[in-house]
Amino acid sequence: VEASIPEPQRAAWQKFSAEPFNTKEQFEQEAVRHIETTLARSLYNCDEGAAYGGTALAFRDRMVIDWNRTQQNQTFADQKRVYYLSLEFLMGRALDNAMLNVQQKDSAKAGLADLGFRMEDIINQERDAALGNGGLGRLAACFLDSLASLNYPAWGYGLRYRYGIFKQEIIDGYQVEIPDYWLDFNPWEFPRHDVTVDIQFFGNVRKYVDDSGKQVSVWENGEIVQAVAYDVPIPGYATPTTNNLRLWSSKAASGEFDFQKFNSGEYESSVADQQRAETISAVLYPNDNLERGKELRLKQQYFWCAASLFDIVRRFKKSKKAWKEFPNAVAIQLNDTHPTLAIPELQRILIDQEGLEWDEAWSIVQKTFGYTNHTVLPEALEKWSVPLFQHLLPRHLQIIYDINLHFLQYVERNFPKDREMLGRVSIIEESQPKMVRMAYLALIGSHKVNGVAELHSDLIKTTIFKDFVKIYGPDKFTNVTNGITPRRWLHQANPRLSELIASKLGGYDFLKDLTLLHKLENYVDDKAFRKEFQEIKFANKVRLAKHIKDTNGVSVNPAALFDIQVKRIHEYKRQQLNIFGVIHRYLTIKSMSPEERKKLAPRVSIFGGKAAPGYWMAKTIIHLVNAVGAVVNNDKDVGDLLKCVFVEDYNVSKAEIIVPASDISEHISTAGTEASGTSNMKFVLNGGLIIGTCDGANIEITREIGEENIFLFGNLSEDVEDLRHAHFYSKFEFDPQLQRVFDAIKEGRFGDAGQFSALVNGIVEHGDYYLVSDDFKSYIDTHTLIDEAYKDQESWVSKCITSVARMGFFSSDRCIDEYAEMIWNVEPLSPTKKAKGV
Ligand code: CGF
Repeated sequence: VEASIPEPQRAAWQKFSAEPFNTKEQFEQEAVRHIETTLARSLYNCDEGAAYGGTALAFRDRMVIDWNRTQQNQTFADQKRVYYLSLEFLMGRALDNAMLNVQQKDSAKAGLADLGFRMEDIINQERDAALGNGGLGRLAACFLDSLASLNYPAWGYGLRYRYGIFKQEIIDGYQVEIPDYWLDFNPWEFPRHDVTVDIQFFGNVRKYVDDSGKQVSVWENGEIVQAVAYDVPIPGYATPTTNNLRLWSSKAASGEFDFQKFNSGEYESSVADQQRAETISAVLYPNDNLERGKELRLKQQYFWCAASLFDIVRRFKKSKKAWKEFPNAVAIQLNDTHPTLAIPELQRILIDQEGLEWDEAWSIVQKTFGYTNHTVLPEALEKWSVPLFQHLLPRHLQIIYDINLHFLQYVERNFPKDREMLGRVSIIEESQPKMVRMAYLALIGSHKVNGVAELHSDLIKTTIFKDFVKIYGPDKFTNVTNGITPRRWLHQANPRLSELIASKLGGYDFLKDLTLLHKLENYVDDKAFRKEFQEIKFANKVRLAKHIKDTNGVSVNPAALFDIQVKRIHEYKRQQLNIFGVIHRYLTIKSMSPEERKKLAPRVSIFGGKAAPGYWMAKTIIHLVNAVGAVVNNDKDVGDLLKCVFVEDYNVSKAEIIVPASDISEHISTAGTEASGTSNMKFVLNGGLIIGTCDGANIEITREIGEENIFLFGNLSEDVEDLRHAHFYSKFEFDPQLQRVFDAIKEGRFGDAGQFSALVNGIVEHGDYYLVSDDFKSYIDTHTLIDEAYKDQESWVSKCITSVARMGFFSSDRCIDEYAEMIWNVEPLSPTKKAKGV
């Protein structure tokens, strides 16, 4: 490439080629230029929105320089790349992250001050990029940060939803969903109108035998929708490496509306095709751990998989390498089963378009893909009806049948005595209608399958994938315990704590190697350190208290113990156990004498999280929390001893305020149901302790920080099945304290009891699937221990500091290195200051 550009042109280019700014003055110059020209504002009408715009564009330009160089560097190096396919990327805000990762926040802060603005106000102007539901999408965002920070050549592929996860409003205690149209000003994306892919749906398959006698399948007719690429730069921390997140947006293939119809006055139908095409990338499905089998969702999945694969294959073909080299150039990770269609799609490209033989193609496919499972909950395991598949993707269904045939023949040969196994492991479930089991297809088409925490990775091998362990052997399965990026979840969310740690550890290297935190153990008894650690926690609680006052109108005492549960609302996560615990506490306070009350430790119970719009029981839980809050927060007998608040519209930027302010956070899922959890890691890293069940990553957190620093309670996963069985077949007495809680609800102390009857009856009459009654006593007893422990602030702070020091394992950098070594077989690529040729 270098040689192909004549020297004079290269010299001219190099002379004017942009350089990233590194000073306050340079930042100001860039920001003002953007405010005045790109945004057409002036000194006299530059409000905070415009100042945000100018700042964001200045940083965007700065990142683009490194982004271009990174992309060129990766192309020239021609190393194996990772492609992370995720239907969700819960990125949150970009500006603060960009400023910190390129290490220019101080320049910007000083520059903004010169221009008359406060950094915090400018940061708060940005809307969250909320293209995800919860843990799975946020994990993908943490992984992108780590991939770039560790200099891996990697791309993310996702969908550019016009509407991200809905905005939640609480009206009269009920969740109300408001559309999140987030794109009116998004400086972080680059539309690539020249990067488009035509995606086919419906139609039919024509088969014929060609001149050489080979069976050929042609997928023809149907409908074409166009995918347009939008690229988002992902800056690594303290490195020039800036990776790419490519999000696909849908539009009508012709790009225009029907002029004939338009001219004859049929305005509405003239734009109908266009609108139908745009619907594909219009909304994110708002379900977490729940799949509902809607046609539009399958369309989204294929649209995104087909566009991404076309792009990946196009890039590979430019290298002119032989097909067998494909898995040495490309590793594709499937974030859950949502991108599973990429498997039959690659097989289709290889056999139908590139003319490879089935076996050769299939071996390439299997070597290319890895699949991450995130749940064992049956309602979350994706299945698609065969008739729907046949209608929408007729050729893919044939390929899936062929994959299944080859697979079942293999199983039959190897397990001739176990005839029943064939039905159990078949990709096609023989139900009415027949269903395609996506998890099985993902597993069969990948060379490695991983769970997201040790317990979960063990459970998938003994439950949903038990037969497959026999078929493929245990080596196909592995574990990569989830992690979080310390850049966002410590440095950005808790700058004072990050600074305190840096002051003791001699700099910010711990943000690149989180295991360095272990050195903090030397400061557990250091008086000055402890004092500052406590002051920081208190300041963070004051900040959250202000947010609660501003949004809920409730005054909470920052000296009280802040007890927080923020995550999606789901019965398995058991917010109902928490709110029953709050009611229990309330009733206990009410039954006490004023003298007894004086001995109590004040508490603030804080809830937050969205319920899927169609998940009625989850919405009932939100309603109960708000109903309890309305009573408790206004009861003069209770005063500061107990407050109960529901923080509206929990999202990434709220999490950045909430997480650093916690004393205790709740991770209390029924054992065996939460695959990992990642907020548990965020809370401990920010100096809060946790109450949790022996579930998901809580187990590994306990192992790392020590049993004495965590409040574990409840039944173990191995006992869950027997307990569920016992609910139906033996009479069991409710704990009297839980009965008292139910009685209070039934008496109408929190409003009309009828509204909450399903919640109570689910436990009392319908088998208590999530074992609330079994764990209630141990839960409230553990909270009593927490009250006592919190009174001894000296020992509490020791526990918090020790825990922070031992959290090094939970960096998403560690996860990415594990994926790279065990699953992808890729190496980091050292960044160059300047790409060749320019
Ligand atoms: O993925 C989850 C989360 N709800 O998004 N799953 N899904 N699907 C799990 O339930 C969490 O336990 C897990 O931490 C997360 C990321 O792996």
